[in-house]
Amino acid sequence: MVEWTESEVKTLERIWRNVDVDVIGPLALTRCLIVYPWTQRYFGSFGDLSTEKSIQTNPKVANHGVVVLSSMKSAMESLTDMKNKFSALSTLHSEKLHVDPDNFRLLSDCLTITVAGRMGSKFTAEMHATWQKFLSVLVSALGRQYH
Ligand code: ZNH
Repeated sequence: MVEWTESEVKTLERIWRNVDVDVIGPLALTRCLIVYPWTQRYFGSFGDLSTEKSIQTNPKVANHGVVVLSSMKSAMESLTDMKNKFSALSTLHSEKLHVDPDNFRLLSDCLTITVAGRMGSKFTAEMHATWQKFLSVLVSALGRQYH
């Protein structure tokens, strides 16, 4: 079981208060699809993703960014038990969507850059470290059902 200090939990709550899921979700997913174009292969049903502009204006991308980031935010309710919380979602990504789990880290990095860019100097080194811990626990939970 992953342990969290009171101060880490407070830090994570503070960061999430600064994250507008409806804005940051689409920005982070858009960035991921542009910077790591091979991640586009999973979104064949989303229509045109051939240019930066088409990715940025694609409503399905924006909507999915909100879905993914809401799901990440909901991890706050199960900080010490993300493994169980994301078990079904891990199985879905592994067995049905066949998403290479390396991509979870790529998306997480794009999210960190987006959040850091928005928060500027409010995103201190200490906050950054706790945020990285949160993301690595989440990514590991999402990767658990891969065999
Ligand atoms: Zn994912 C889906 C989450 C990452 C791909 N996702 C999904 C969903 C969710 C999620 C919640 C929905 C489900 C249902 O419906 O049931 N993801 C998530 C998270 C993360 C992710 C939390 C973090 C990290 N994904 C991801 C990535 C990718 C993906 C990275 C690639 C690249 N997903 C996906 C897909 C899908 C999903 C493809 C399906 C979509 C549709 O709509 O179809």
